[in-house]
Amino acid sequence: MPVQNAEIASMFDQTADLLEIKGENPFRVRAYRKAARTVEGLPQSVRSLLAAHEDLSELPGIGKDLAGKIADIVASGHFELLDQLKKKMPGELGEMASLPGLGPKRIKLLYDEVKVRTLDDLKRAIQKGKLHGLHGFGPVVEKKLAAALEKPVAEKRFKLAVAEAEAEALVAFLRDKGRVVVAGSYRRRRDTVGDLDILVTSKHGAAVGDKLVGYDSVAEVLAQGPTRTTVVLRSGIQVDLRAVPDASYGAALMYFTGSKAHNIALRNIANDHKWKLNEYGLFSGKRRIAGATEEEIYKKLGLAYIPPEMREDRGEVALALKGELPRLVTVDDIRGDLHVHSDWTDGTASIAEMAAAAQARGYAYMALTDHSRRQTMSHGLDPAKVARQIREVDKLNAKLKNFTVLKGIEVDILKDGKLDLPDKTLEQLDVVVASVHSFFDLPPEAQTERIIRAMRNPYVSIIGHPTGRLIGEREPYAVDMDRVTSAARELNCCLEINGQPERLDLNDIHAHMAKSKGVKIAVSTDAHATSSFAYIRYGIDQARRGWLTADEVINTRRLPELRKLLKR
Ligand code: DGT
Ligand code: CA
Ligand code: CA
Ligand code: ZN
Repeated sequence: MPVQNAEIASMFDQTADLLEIKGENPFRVRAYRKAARTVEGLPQSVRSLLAAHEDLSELPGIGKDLAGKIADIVASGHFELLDQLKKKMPGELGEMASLPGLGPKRIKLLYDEVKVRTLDDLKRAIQKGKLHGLHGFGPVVEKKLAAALEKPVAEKRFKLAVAEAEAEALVAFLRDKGRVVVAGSYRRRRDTVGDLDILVTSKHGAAVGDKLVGYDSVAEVLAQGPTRTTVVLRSGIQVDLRAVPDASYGAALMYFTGSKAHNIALRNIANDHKWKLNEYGLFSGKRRIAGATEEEIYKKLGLAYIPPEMREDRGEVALALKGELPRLVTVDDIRGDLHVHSDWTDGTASIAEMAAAAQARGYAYMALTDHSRRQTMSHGLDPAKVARQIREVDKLNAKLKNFTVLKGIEVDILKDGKLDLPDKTLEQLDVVVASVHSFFDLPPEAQTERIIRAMRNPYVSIIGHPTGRLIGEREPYAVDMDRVTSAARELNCCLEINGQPERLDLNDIHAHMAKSKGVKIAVSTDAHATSSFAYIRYGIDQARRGWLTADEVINTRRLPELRKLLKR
């Protein structure tokens, strides 16, 4: 039974919600949430890792116990603990957790005192005034809840890495039916994906649809027709499959890749020529003048080929008309990683193991940037430990050939913008990544000043995950990125695009803002395990969506040049 990573993650999230509602030990709750993030972000399916006899307990946040549970889930398709919890606490308690003002504590209260188990129960309870007098439920909370219950459920979006695991498995499954490609926001590499739009070149659309409907992970079939089939997978993600003939493959790919706004801009150009552009091709009257490939359509329209990541109608069409599109950075341009953790703090591998994995990717360098002392949970380094680590790195570098471990730190930015380590420690390092890991709720002015103040420290090379967002979990902190990017330019400090699947921070818009001001960017993985170097791909996706060229990304440079750029 093919259990996808996203399903396992969703099982762990539900378990965490229910355990929390039950009032279980918060450490246990957190462990399940952490494991969910790890599983969801893996560059490979858990199933294939198990098949290759990989030790899952070496992954961040997954101990022996959880590794065993994951293996059980893959074998049985069920998570026993979750099944038990659901039996004990039936209803929609998990769904209720997404309502405003309703945390596990209040849900437990509703459950115990008012017997609320479903969203409908809750609606009725509010109508009948049963929440009056319940501890913590004032009229304001009640009003908010009533309003939220009236609203249609917000469209759920999936992190790109989660969608990718589903998409890749599905493409492999459908491959024998024709040429298969995933279009839509997925192909544009948006940080989140609403649904998967899959095209298959085939004259037998019905047969392709039949095959999809027979896929193991299908939970529900929404529509099935001769050229289009729509299903929902067990992870909740919707799949729109379309069968298209070869002659209009390019036109269909272009149309369903979108974005809608980009399509409209192209259609307007076609109209100027008195042509018609749709998902079947580019037509002059009834005659198809292009359609088999995207390239020939762009060419006929007088445009340079526009990479999918740029197709957002943010000025790319005008540039393509002039033949002035930027040459976007690729994964192959990357020569090293500038944000890497080891088992000295919360990483899972030794410095030497991380270095070996980076070198195996073809890199020439990596910056070792473990946490600073304020991160007590992660065993952050104090000045004495930094000094010891420096000696260890010197020893390792003496042994390594064609590879350099740069000495570094990910230093916490304190509440007032000072750093968590003294300058005399920082001055001994090659790379200082400065990050906010606390006081996420400061007002905008204070948060912005705090980060700019950190950049004023001349030893800081890069601001790590500059907005602090965790996709779907934590909003970016209130920070004025216009001011931060301007200050970065003025102070000659780099900003990071962090490739962790739940971060992707800077996002595309902010990366483009930084680029347009001349700020240099580091695309890094924040790897806590050897397998996480693969996250570079997601960082590069967002860099490309921000129109970055190799020249604007500092870790495309050879080491001597990089060292010059890092000096301030
Ligand atoms: P998503 O799924 O919300 O992450 O975003 P997309 O961009 O994948 O949007 P989706 O799945 O609704 O549609 C896929 C593509 O199909 C979209 O990017 C452009 C094209 N498309 C959909 N509806 C229209 C439309 O009304 N007009 C035009 N020109 N194109 C459309
Ligand atoms: Ca889509
Ligand atoms: Ca769609
Ligand atoms: Zn960090």
